[in-house]
Amino acid sequence: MEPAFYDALIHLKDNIPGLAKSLKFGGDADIASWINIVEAKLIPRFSSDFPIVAAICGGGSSGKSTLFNALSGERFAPIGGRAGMNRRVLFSVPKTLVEQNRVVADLVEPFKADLQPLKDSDELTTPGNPLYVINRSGPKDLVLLDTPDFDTGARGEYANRDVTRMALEASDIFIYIFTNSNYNNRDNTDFMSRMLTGIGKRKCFLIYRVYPSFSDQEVREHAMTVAGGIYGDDAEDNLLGIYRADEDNRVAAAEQAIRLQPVPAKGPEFISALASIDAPGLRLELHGSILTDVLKKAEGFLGNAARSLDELRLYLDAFQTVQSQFVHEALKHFPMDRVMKRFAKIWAKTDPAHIKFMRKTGSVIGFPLKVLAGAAGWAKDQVASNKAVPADSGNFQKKMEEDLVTAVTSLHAQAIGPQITVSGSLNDPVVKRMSDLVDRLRVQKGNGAVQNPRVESADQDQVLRFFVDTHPAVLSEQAHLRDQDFRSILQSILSQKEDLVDIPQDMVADLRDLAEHFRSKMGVWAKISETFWASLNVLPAAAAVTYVLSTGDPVGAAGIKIKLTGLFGAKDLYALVAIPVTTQLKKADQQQLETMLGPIAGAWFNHKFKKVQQLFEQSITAGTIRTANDTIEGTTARIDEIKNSMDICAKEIK
Ligand SMILES: Nc1nc2c(ncn2[C@@H]2O[C@H](COP(=O)(O)OP(=O)(O)OP(=O)(O)O)[C@@H](O)[C@H]2O)c(=O)[nH]1
Ligand SMILES: [Mg+2]
Repeated sequence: MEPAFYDALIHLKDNIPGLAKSLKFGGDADIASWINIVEAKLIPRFSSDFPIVAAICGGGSSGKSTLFNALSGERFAPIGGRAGMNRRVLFSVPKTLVEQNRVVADLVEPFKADLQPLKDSDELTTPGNPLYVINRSGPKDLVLLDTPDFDTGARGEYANRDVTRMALEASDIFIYIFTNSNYNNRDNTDFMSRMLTGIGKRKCFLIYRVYPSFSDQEVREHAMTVAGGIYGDDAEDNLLGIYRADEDNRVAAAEQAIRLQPVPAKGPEFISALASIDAPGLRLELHGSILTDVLKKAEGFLGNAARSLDELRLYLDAFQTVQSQFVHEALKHFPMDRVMKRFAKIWAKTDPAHIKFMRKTGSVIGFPLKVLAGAAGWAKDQVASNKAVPADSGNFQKKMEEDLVTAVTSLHAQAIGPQITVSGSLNDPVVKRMSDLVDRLRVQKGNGAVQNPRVESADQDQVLRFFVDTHPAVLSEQAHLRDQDFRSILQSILSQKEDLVDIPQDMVADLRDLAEHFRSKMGVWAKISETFWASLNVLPAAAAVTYVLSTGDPVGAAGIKIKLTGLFGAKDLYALVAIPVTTQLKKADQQQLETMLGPIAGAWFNHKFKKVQQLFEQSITAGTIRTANDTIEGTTARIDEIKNSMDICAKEIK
């Protein structure tokens, strides 16, 4: 037996239940019954230390117990002239195996009983559970069974057939012993034949207890009659050997052990023929159909696992997309004045001397004030169109708190709810991936109406709305979150809002890098009026920024809109800078402003996005995200390993 095959079987048995537990698929009963078959019927029998189990069987008084005693080297089984002496099965187990409790327990698995040692031969003459004796002298890896006859009784009611059937089920091979008076008995061979079709085809040795006067030729002929009765046309393939045990009164008188002689005489001795049996190969033939079935079921489990894993991937994507959208929600207002004032300060430090002079004289102030006047009306239109919400820069802190409360409340509701609902554009790679997962799940689940996940589409299919049920793998995390007091979650997030308003040192460093970058490009921008640069100082008072998630152009032609493409992975995110074009801002200046505001707003968003996301994760989503990620990672690897083990097992089936 390939150890790899045995290991693969063990691996399957250990890992499929684990997979089912992680991904919560399949009924517990299904998995339990599968494990039971693998554990009881396959694993023990394929283990390299599992002995060959040979059942001595035949009609009453045919000499089964006599042979059993001879082969196990002692006189345990009761022997007598009255047919039907043995009412129980007796195991002869090599000493080394008795010491391994596991093997003994596995041996009697088909009997659904435990195996007790024989104390007195008389115990065998009354019906009951199987018993065993220790074999100290015979082959180390052979277990022999003495079985009750299966032909005592009358009118088709046979006393021992059930227990005999169990004994035969527990065996790899049969040693069928017959006599001249029953070799032609169809009832007996029919029973054997039925046994064979019922429990898988066991091969057998035929032992003919025969008169010494019979020639080998006659012995063989009679034996082939028996074999034909048992196996039909397949007799030759299934015979392990024919042996004759010549009638001898010294055997009956217990003066001599029964002697088996090969027919034809040049054949191997019985014991060496027994020893040369390829037990694992035999078992594969016997259990091949069980193994095929077990693998087919495993295939089914794996299919369920793959579906569940896809559902979990989809859930995680939806969950993280929702979180990212609520982070945006929390950052709906951009504190243009703070950021721009800070940037202007950094900028001014590096201003050329003549600009510094201009600023001191105040000659550049007039222009931005006009901008301010025009901005108010434009902003009002935007609010009315409900697409972009200009920030009231003076009230930024209050706005941000409101945004945070809204975002945290909505995110929390989704995080503990039965379903994630999220919309997104197919231009977003994550949304595209989600859409592909949904398609794959549809195929896997068949063409019927799929309840979960559900997708609605709009805008020529570009914008999709997903409804994804909470995956069972994260239910415990969800319960944990539900147990926490929402108000304290909210409080802990709000307590950090100062950090969100601040412009921390690392952001200042980024702004400085930006300023340097702009300066380095000053050559290209030389034509731009110097008033533009100077106006940076006061411009922010007039500028409000918000953004929307949309595939369309939410603002139309009016105003300066800065497209923050590629930021946060969402292609269609616009930062809208509410500077109306009705002012005297020159076309060139306007373009310049766009070029400059984009990166500055981008720097702010990047910093704040990370910060808000961190806050949300710490207080709400980290557990779920971690659990989902760990489960995905662990089960993906596990599924691959299981596939590998299944391939190894499948190779064993011819
Ligand atoms: N003369 C002779 N008698 C034998 C030989 N082998 C067995 N016997 C006798 O045949 C009788 C039946 O033998 P058992 O070994 O008890 O037969 P069994 O098949 O175990 O019988 P049950 O357990 O009753 O089904 C006993 O009296 C044995 O001594 C033999 O080779 N020659
Ligand atoms: Mg007997």
